[in-house]
Order: sequence, then structure tokens, then C-alpha cells
Amino acid sequence: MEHWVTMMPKVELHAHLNGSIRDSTLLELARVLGEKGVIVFSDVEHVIMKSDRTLHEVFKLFDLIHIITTDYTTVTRITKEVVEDFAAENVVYLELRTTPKRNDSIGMSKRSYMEAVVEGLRAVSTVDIAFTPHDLGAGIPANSPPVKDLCNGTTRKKIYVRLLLSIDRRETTAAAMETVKLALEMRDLGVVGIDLSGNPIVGEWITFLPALKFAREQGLFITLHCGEVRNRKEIQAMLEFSPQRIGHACCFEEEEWRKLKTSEIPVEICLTSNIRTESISSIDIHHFVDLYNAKHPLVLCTDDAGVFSTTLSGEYFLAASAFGLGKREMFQLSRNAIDFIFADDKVKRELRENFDSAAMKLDL
Ligand code: 6MZ
Repeated sequence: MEHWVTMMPKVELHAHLNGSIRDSTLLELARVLGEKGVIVFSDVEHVIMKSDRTLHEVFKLFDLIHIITTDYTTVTRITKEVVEDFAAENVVYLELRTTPKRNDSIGMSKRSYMEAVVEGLRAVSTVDIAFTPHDLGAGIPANSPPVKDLCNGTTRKKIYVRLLLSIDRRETTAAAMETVKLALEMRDLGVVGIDLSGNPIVGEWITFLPALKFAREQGLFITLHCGEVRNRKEIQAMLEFSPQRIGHACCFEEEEWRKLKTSEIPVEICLTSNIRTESISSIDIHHFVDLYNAKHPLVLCTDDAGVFSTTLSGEYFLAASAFGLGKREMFQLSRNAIDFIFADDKVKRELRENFDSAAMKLDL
């Protein structure tokens, strides 16, 4: 991969926590659970190691990942590592989404799960992090020049993180509502919105609608997984709902494309994920091209960097090579994403300043 893609500042808006775990961490955790007799390590090792998986197989893998990760120390650890990994490749703003989970066997509630996530944000140590609405990151004004690390003389990176709480399509209306209420209670800890995700062939739009409407009334931002599989009725209802962003948009038909373009709802595009899960049969027919040419608001994202063995830099590199886009166009695409983030204008202003000073350094 070319150096400039990694060096370029980037904005990640569609990353699922449990899909973004390092391979090495997942294998280590599975080995420990194997030793405790909770799982049979040799059975899961080959499932964890990557190869192409259909969308259906991906959700089976998530069930396994959740068995491996759903305890407090693990949730804290993976959150810390995921943020540090994104920051290491110059992601300067990250919206991390996760499904609050109950685990009765250890007394875990959706709230205490989320507290473990926030603990992970607090534990981030390789970079400066700003994750609450009042927080400018390790006491350092966000627009101050990067600080030299006193130990090794290198420049410390800085990342803004915001959280989205996901409603899983397997959940009931009441469970979805519980997640929205939790999001409202956790606003001061950097929760800014709600995502609807999970296996797209499970659940019905009408089940989640009351919770999503409530979330919107209360001023939370909303992003929906939309059109991962063919389902015209649902896609139309989702566009009608007018969320602030949608993810994927793979299986749209003419009429839905028209509606989407008129609506100007930004689309979170996850190229590797779409190809790996066979939602799109080949990269050269990916809807990125049509939307990009139509100047529709777009943002490149990883979806599940761990599960699909990718990085955000990798996604930018893939788009640049597959669609013949140059360094400047990719930088502009990355910078445009600031318009679609779920943070306030002050953060947007600071990010734009960061991008502009990076452009000078990268000679863009
Ligand atoms: C839909 C997805 C997804 O929430 O446990 N998730 N939902 N489509 C996708 N595309 C492949 N990738 C991930 O992270 C894992 C959960 O995110 C959702 C699924 O519900 C999965 O269980 P968290 O942190």
C-alpha cells in the first residue's frame, strides 16, 4: 500500500466494535476460553482465521465472537485496542458502534457493558483521545500543535471518538427502546446516536420504528443499515424515515436510487465488506462509482476491519486503484466526510484545520 494513504488523515464512521478486533487478540482470547473448557479451541481456530464468508456465515462468526468477548475486561481491552489501531493509521475522528449486551451469567447489563466500553476509551494510552462533548483530549486544546512525546521524541497522535449504540435486528421493540434510553443517559460520555444493524434477513422495520422515532425526537443522530439484501418495502420505509446516514445501500433498484439521490442522505460505503459477503459481485460494478460521479455524499468505511482483514487506509487504497482516483481526489473524499459526522461544529472546525495543515505537509 502506498505511504500517502496511511499518512492521510481519515474519518471512520462505520466500524462495529466486535468486528474490528485484532486477529491476534481474538485468537489469544479463544485460547484462554479453550483452556477453561468453555469452547473447543481447535474447533474455532479455523473459523476465526479469515477466508471469504457469505453474509450468513459472517453472522454465525459474530455469535462466536460474542461468546469470546462478552465480559468486562475483554470489552475494555478490545475497545482500547480498536481505537489505538485506528489512530495508528491516522484516523483522526472515529464513530465506533456497538450493540449493548446483557450477559446474565456475569450480571452484565446493557449499561454495564457500555461502561466497560467507556473504560476502554479511558484506557487508550498510545494516542491522545477526546471522547466526551466537553473533552478536548488529555487536557490539550484540540487545535494546538501536536505534542512531542517526551519519551521518544515522536509526535503523539490525537483522535476524536464518538459512540453509536446499535440495535440488533433480533431485538424486540422494548429492547430497542432500552438501548435508546441508555444512549440518552450516556450522552455526556460521548454517545451521539443510534445504529440499526444485525442480520438483515432477521426482524422487521416496524419493530424498531418506535424506538428510532423516539431517538430522533430526543435529538440523537440515526444511521441505518439499509439495503444489504433485497427488500424493497423496507428500503423505501427507511428512506422515508430520513435518517442522517445509511450504511451499504447495496441492493437498491432504480426507484430507490432516485429517492436516495434526491434525499442527499450520506452513504457509508464498505467496499471490502460488500465484496467479501458477496453483497456486490465485483468491485468494478460497485455503486460507489455511480454515487461518486453523481456527487452524492459518501464516506469510505471498514465495517468490520477484523472480520474482513482490512484497514481504513486499505479501503482508500482499494478505491483509488479500483476506480482510478488520484491522491488529491482521495484526500478530498476523506475531508468531505467531516460534513457527515455526528459531532458539533467546533469538532468539525478543528478537524478541517487538521486536514488543511496535513494537506500542506503531504503536498496535496
Ligand atoms: C449488519 C453488522 C455487520 O455490535 O457486537 N454487524 N450488521 N451488517 C454487517 N455487515 C457485514 N457487521 C457487523 O459488533 C458486531 C455486531 O455488529 C453488527 C452485527 O449485529 C454484529 O453482531 P458489536 O460490537
